[in-house]
Amino acid sequence: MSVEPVFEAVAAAGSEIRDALAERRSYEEEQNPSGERQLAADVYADDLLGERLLELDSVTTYASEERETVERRGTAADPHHVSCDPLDGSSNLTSNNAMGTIVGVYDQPLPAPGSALVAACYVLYGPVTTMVTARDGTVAECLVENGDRTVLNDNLTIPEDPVTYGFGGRIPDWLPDFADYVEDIESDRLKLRYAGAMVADVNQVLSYGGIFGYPMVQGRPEGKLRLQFEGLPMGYVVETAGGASTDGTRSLLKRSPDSLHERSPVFVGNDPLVERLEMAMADGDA
Ligand code: FDP
Repeated sequence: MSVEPVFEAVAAAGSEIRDALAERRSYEEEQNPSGERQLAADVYADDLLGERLLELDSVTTYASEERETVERRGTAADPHHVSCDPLDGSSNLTSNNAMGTIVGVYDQPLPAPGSALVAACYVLYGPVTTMVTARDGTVAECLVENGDRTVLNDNLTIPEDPVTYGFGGRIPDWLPDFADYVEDIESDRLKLRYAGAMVADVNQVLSYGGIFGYPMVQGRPEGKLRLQFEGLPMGYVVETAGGASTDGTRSLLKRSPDSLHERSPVFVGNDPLVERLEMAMADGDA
């Protein structure tokens, strides 16, 4: 079954989400299933994407970071099961910085393993709205205007020579071997860039080469990012673009979440940097 209808629906919804942001910057009373405060924009983006994706013939289930359980509708032969982070990095709405939408398309009911991904995409709400899609071994980047996509690059690959790095978590909370690893790659003359929104940080890595991650930290070995909604789809995009992903020990795509909202350390970037990270973790306590 083609994933094109999913990409089309995400591009159309992405334009509407972008237009709706200005008036939805206030916090709601509710929290999401991970205990984080929701902005009006989080709720709007989730409602819109859920509605648009579930009305497609190919999509029978929708799960999102903003909902406790999986939403089901209709039946289809070989259906698609869609995971969504409707507004990734939404705390950047307060400071007017970049945000995104992340979508994973699976051929198994959610929670589903990385091996069940058949496609993934993200929309970046930056100075312009762009969308990056990964399927059948190819990554493409488009400009999105009024829901229409114009191809910017039909074969996006991660640049071979890395330039940037960026990691989440407070530095004093990093585990010693992880801190040593960061010091080690800094000596390779990489530049620190951290946007505070995974979509923006990953797009930076795909634009310049480098590594982005949210590590395990003191008192929170599972890190912050959600495996189903963020780690697996973004791992799929970066690996399809010729890069690598890891949870610190193995490719994210080898992981299988036990529950929808499970968190995991997440790293994506150039293969040699990811390999060095796994070696540093294997050597010590990180
Ligand atoms: P946010 O909480 O603003 O939604 O998904 C969580 C996320 O953003 C990621 O997009 C981002 O990479 C990370 O958290 C940022 O966390 P810090 O604020 O701890 O840096």
